[in-house]
Amino acid sequence: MKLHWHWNLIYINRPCDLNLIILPSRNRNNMAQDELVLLDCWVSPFCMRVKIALTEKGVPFEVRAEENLLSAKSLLLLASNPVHKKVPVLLYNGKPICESTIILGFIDETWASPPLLPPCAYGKAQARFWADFIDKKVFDGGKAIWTSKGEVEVEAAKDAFIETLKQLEETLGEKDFFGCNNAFGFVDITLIAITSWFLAYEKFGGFKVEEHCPKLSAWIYRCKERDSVSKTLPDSQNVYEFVVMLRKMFGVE
Ligand SMILES: N[C@@H](CCC(=O)N[C@@H](CS)C(=O)NCC(=O)O)C(=O)O
Repeated sequence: MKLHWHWNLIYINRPCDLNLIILPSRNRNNMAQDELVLLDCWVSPFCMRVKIALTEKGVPFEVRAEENLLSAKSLLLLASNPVHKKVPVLLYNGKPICESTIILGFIDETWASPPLLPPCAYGKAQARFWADFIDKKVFDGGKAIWTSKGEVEVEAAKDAFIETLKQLEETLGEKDFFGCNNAFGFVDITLIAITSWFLAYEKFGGFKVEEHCPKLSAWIYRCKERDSVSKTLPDSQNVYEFVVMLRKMFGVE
C-alpha cells in the first residue's frame, strides 16, 4: 500500500480502490509553526490586500518579490499559479492559494482575530458582493482612464469611474469603515489597496477624487491612519511613474 500526501488529504492507494481520509484541520494554537510566503509585486493592489490583511491579523510572513512580473515570471510563480500565472500567491506551508479575495477569506478563516468578514452568512455575502464590484469597476475603471486615448474617451472613462466611487460612497454612508459594526474589514482592505493608484487616475483623467467624493476621501485618510495600511501602500508618485511606463509599453502615448 502506498501513502501519498496532498493538501490535507491522505490518498491511500490500493491496487483496486482509492480511499480518502480527511485529516482534522490544523491546530490553531500551533500558529507559530505556519510558514507564510507571499509571492509579491510592490505595485500590485491585489498583493497589497494580502499584506494588509496579514498585518491586521498580526501574522508574520515572508515576502518574495517577483522582480520582473511583466517579462520574466519566476518558476515558483508559474508552478504555484499555473492557471492565471499572476500574483499574489500565498504559500501556506508550501501550499499555494491564489486570487486576492480568496486569500483574504482564507486568512480570515485561519486566524480569527480581528475578524475581517461579518459573522453571519448574509453579511459575508454582502461583503463579497462589494469586493467583486470593486474588482470589476474600480480597478478596471481606473485602467480604462489610463489606457484611454483622446479627450472624449478619457472623459467617458473618468465619468464612469466617478460614478462608481459615488456608489461606494453611498454604501459607506455615515460609517467610518465598510466593515461590520463600523470596523475596518474585508471591503475596506479590498478598496484601500487600489487607492494607491488614484493619483495616476487623477493625473491621466484630469480630476480630483476629493472634489467629487469628499466622504470617500475622508475614509481614505482614516484607513491610512492604520499601521497595516500606511506600512503597506507604496508612494502614489512611484505608482504614477509606473503607470507612465505602462502607458509607453502599451502604446497609449
Ligand atoms: N484577480 C486577481 C488579479 C491579480 C493580478 O491581476 N495580478 C497582476 C499584478 S497586479 C499580475 O500578476 N499580472 C501578471 C500578468 O498579467 O501576467 C487577484 O485578485 O488576485
